Amino acid sequence: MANLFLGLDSSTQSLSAVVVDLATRKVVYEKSLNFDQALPHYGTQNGVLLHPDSLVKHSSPLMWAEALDVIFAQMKKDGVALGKILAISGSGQQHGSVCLNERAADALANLNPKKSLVENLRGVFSRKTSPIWMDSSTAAECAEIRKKLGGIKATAATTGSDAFERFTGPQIRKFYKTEPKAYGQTASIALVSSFMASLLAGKIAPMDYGDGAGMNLMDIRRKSWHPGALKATAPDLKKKLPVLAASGKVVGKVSAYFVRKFGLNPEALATVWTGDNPASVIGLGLIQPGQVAISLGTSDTFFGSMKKCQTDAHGEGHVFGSPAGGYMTLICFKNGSLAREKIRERYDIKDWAAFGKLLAQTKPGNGGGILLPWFDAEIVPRVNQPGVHRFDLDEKDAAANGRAIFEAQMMSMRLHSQWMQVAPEKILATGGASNNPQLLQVMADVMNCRVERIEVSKSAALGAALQAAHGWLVQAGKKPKWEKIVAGFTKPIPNSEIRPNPKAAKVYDKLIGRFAACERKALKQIG
Ligand code: XUL
Repeated sequence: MANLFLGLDSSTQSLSAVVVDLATRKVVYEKSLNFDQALPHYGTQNGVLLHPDSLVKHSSPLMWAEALDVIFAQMKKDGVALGKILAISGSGQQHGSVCLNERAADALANLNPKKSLVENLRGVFSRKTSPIWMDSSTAAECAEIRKKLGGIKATAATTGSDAFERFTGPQIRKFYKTEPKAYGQTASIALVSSFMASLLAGKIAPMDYGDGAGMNLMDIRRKSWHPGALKATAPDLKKKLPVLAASGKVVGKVSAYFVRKFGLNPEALATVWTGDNPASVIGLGLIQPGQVAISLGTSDTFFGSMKKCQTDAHGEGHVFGSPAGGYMTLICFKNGSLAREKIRERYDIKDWAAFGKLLAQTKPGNGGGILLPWFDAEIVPRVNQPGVHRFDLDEKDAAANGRAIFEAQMMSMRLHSQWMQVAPEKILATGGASNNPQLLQVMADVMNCRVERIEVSKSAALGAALQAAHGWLVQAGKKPKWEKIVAGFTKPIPNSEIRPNPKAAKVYDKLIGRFAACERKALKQIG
């Protein structure tokens, strides 16, 4: 008998669904809905609302809710056996927050299937838009919170990360400072993940230890709200936050709205969601400590599992709770795919194959030419004034600039992941740009490490589906082992291994010092 579980991933640009059959260990369905294309009436660009201040990046929680209706309708149309799904879990872009007023709990409990989710949710938001992870407008609030918590090292040791502009706590503080009335009218604050979980459960859902750690509000070791961090952020915050729980934990049966409207089984379980990066840890099978992956998506992320909680004294990297128990590390570079695209467009390079050919005209190390591709404000290193910096690099040279963007992104990863003190044995590469062998060769050479591609590009949605299976088994009184749950779903692509070229690796061993110096120089110039 089929053993179906649904995972949803509400990311920056799309909502994805993956259905797994645990009995046959197969992904039986996957679909993605691009927000800009499927829901153009929200006017987003790459899932983000336009704003005159380039540091402010918000999106629309109603758009995320509408996407849920649309993807369920699509699954029904595609003949997915919705009535056989046993449990649903999910993941969301991290850090984004949804502010709800006191009407929300009631509206969630009484979702009317004759209306759309958008109609059901009219009047429940105390803040119309949601700041998302790309927002860098809270430097002042970060400084205030960091100071109250005792500086960078102490903030990281307490909450798992230094105070970061995109983290939910600083964003909440800004909301409280700039819109105190609306903050006062906020009865409940959700993350993107817990908001979506709340829609499915028909009640305010908990936040999990993975996404909850992306707020600068959770005590990373105790996995509970940290009173000092709450106090440093905004008044009366504790009562606006839900409880924290393990991801995949059952919240309840799925809301009758989805049963009546789309034919879900009334016994299907709605579970706690997590962040997209923690879900990818599961989706990529990074269960053992020391396993590392690099995801090349809207943002580029470097992450892996960790047994003990070890935090970054310089405050660049993050520690989150892992859905597999224990901890995970993450470093997030904002100028990922969009920066690569910008270079491709700037030099009129037709596609990635053409990019590859161009790359062959240059040598590893680019003759010392370095590009710092901060098209957008950057997270690591922290850059609040967007700008592209070139060192010994002719702006007119398309081939050199093409190589420079890949090399810069990989060298930045190498430089800023040193605090983890993990020399990975093998890197799993995933995400949209991981099907680009040239980029992966640069990755292998810069990191001086084998790189293997992993099959799923929807690793977060897959991880969420497996998380649903885990939660369902726990609820049934079983003691499921994560290794067994992920087995068979997360194989690297056969023959995809790329080995570092020893000569090139040597070039980068030397170049990394110069790269760090260029970075320091550019940061000094910016001030
Ligand atoms: C992680 C981060 C991004 C988003 C992307 O800290 O900000 O990776 O989660 O969705």
